[in-house]
Amino acid sequence: MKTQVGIIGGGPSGLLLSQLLHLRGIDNVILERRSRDYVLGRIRAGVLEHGFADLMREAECGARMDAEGEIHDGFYIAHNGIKERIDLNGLTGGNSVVVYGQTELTRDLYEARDKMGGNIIHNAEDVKPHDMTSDAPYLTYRSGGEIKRIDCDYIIGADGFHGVSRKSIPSDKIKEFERIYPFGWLGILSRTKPVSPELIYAKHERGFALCSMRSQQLSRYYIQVPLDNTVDDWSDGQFWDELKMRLPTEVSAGLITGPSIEKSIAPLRSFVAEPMRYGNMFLAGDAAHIVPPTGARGLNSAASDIYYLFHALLDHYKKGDDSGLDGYSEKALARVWKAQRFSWWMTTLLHSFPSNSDFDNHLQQTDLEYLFSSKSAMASLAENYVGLPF
Ligand code: RFL
Ligand code: PHB
Repeated sequence: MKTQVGIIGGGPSGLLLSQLLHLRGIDNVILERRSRDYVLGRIRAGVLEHGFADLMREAECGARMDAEGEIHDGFYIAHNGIKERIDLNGLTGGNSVVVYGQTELTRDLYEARDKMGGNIIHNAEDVKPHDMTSDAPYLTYRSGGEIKRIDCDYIIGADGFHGVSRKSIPSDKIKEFERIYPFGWLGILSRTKPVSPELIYAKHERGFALCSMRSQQLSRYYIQVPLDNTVDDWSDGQFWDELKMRLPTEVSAGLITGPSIEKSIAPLRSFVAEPMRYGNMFLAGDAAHIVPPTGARGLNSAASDIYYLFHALLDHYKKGDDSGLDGYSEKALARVWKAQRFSWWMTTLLHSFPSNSDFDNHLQQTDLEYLFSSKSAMASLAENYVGLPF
């Protein structure tokens, strides 16, 4: 098989790029290791910045997001028994975020790809990129015991943190930066009314907690847990009890609990791989960078990579101009590092760090007091949360 752009990974990054390219007449194929049901079973992001929402509309995939997604003009930070609001709208001159689940967004992208006859090969085993530094790179994969080959002009590594693309780059051609946090997030989804119409990020000495949602009938809650915990360590009852202890009483009094319909633990990690290009292979999204979810930046950073890559590929195919492709890594990384800084800062501000000294804890408390005493500090938080310009 031959195509112009061979994409590894059918998560949101790969699907969005595939759809945008196809709409502009650029042929592409996605190789996805898992089944569609498996990809759609992942419960991940919930908060989209408006730049991402615009990109979904440009991809002609925004109708359900616009109808069912909720615009949020602010969120709360709870601490010391109270909750204080970050007025995203007022502090950013009118910006907001959209609460719409990654699962739904991925479903919309799959539907759009199907409608256009997009080529997505699921259950592609042992995907490998080859000859990335040549003018004729190609992909191989195994399907039904047969090895198949796809020749392409460019390979896009959109296969997430554990994918094969980044790992195929020789170690002396890529530099990795990493911070691993000494805790994870235990998340549950429950068919209950959210405790608050806006998200609540809670700092508590027992650990961080987050009250989020997917809709007015579907709640998503998280608590910080030690790294060695597993989902089996937490019954639903234990989860709800712990969550209540970490929220101000006025909030926990209104918490509606119910059986969990999904429960999972995610470790927290900051990670960047530089550069995001090796020859004619380009990395995008979680394949190149990971943030702790505290600032809701992961999927949004993936979207900005796709925006840059889409325009760079358009310039190449429509104008013969390669400056976008040549500048992709540098441009994407500049924004990625800002998302890294913000995510690290939000994580440091709101979590309990077992190794913190009294001095560290004092600084953390002062950081929070300063935040709510300074309109500029709150505006800086808000500007980053709604998303820096692409
Ligand atoms: P994905 O979603 O990991 O998709 C990669 C796809 O590649 C496939 N794959 C392969 N295919 C072929 N061959 C191989 N060798 C392959 N290896 C892997 C995988 O099966 C998969 O389908 O990466 P992508 O597309 O870059 O998207 C990134 C986002 O998924 C991620 O950044 C966000 O979910 C992060 N995130 C959040 N981001 C936000 O912007 N806002 C949020 O509110 C938010 N909340 C979260 C989050 C991530 C979380 N977890 C579980 C890590 C909350 C959580 C709990
Ligand atoms: C979510 O709803 O899953 C979510 C929301 C905000 C975050 C992280 C996760 O910062």
